Amino acid sequence: MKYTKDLGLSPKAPPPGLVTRGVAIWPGWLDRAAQKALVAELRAVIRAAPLFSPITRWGKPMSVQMTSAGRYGWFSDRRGYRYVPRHPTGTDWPPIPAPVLDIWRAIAGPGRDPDCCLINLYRAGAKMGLHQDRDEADFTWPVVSISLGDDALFRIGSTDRGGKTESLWLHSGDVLAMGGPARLIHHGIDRTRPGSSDLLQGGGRINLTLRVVD
Ligand code: MD6
Ligand code: FE
Repeated sequence: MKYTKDLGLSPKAPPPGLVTRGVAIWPGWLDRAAQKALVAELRAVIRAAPLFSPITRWGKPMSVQMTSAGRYGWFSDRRGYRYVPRHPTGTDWPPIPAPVLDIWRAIAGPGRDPDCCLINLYRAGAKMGLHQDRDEADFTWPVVSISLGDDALFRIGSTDRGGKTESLWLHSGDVLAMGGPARLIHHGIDRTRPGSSDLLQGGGRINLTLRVVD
């Protein structure tokens, strides 16, 4: 049995540099040139589908700004969390950039592309509470995430609520995947390190999460 298969990933996925609690991490997947090229593509996505601050089901704006690419975008308001086929302005979500699909196919395999590429922008002070990614109808596919810009402290818990957590710093160009037994693990971003990267104009961090939705 190929080891990446136990992680819910393609048997042909490159061996991760680090695995903790079933979460696979490839530090430095993207070099600086690839990061810059990807940011240029994301700028075009954001021009077509502007960032917005989602409102939680508790009525508070999230500290991250978001938009999406793909067949679906992730959305939140007082009615709750869900995937929607269009941006709040009514426009279609732009296509997922090719370099993002390349990373997905290398990790998840060529069988199915993601339906959603969620783009989260963390300016100074933004964070994301501990959560599970469970708004999708199909958990057999992994969630793949790409970090760009400032360092971020990523907290990993367990599939159940509560219990001990562990934290690790994610850096620009790192790729992470949660598949198989780790697909529903709790995770979040405690804080970023503002100014640790000059990749993004205006500073901050972008995280892309790729998911099969239905
Ligand atoms: C972030 N990431 O890195 C937030 N979810 O900013 C996530 O929420 C996430 O990195 C599922 C799988 C991987 C992730
Ligand atoms: Fe998540």
